[in-house]
Amino acid sequence: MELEKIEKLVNHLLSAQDKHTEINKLTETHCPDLTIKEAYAIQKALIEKRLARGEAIAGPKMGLTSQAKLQQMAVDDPIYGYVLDSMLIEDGGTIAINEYIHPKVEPELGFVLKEEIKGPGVTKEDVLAATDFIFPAIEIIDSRYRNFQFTLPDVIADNASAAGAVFGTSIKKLGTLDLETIGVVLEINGKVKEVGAGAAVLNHPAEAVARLVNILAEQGKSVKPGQPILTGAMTAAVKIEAGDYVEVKFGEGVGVVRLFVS
Ligand code: OOG
Ligand code: MG
Repeated sequence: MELEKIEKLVNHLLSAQDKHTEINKLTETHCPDLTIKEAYAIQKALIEKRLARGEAIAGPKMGLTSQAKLQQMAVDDPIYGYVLDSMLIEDGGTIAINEYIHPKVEPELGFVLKEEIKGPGVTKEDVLAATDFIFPAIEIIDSRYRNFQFTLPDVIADNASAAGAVFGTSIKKLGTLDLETIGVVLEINGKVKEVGAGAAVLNHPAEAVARLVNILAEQGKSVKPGQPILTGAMTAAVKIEAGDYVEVKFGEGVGVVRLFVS
């Protein structure tokens, strides 16, 4: 795809984000034959443009790593994108609904590595050995596309719907923690909306990190030690409204993350 076209699509996506208005899928209006490779080229250009605007990368995110999410979004493969510093909300912080289009929340486990691991061929065991700590998180996704509907290339170009992230402060060393059976409960206004377990994410959340490292390796990229990594929603995503109070609680003492919506 020519640079000019990429630039045009990036501006289109950014304008939807900045104006909080949904747009038609790129595959509907601009490029019906968009490939995954081209979609990542658009995502890369979009991130570069945001960096040029003064934003910085907080860390990478995996998406569509659970059956609940794949079914909810009717797509068939995990993807990655980037959380930027401008998207971060402190634990217990408040977001204004009118700064988004149709936001949803997702409960996620975050990883921070102590050593760099380079793909290809990285396994979940390599990830666990290189993990410094994990942390509880809420991701806010806000597809720029109409009715939150897209194909895989569309959502990749749209930086995997990334729009916000609350990183819990209760970091936890792995020790004897079992990330397969670790449970999570997503409550809104005190009502349970979704429940999940670690194994929902590619059978083990560390597998999501391994996949990420291996995909990035194909592009000569890696995950830096200390960078927060989101492993993908452990349940389906839930729409939020003004006035909502979101609480995500993880088992095994991993802790609670909170978000208010105004
Ligand atoms: C794509 C992003 C999915 C996750 O955790 O699965 C994602 C979307 O569903 O809009 O972040
Ligand atoms: Mg997510």
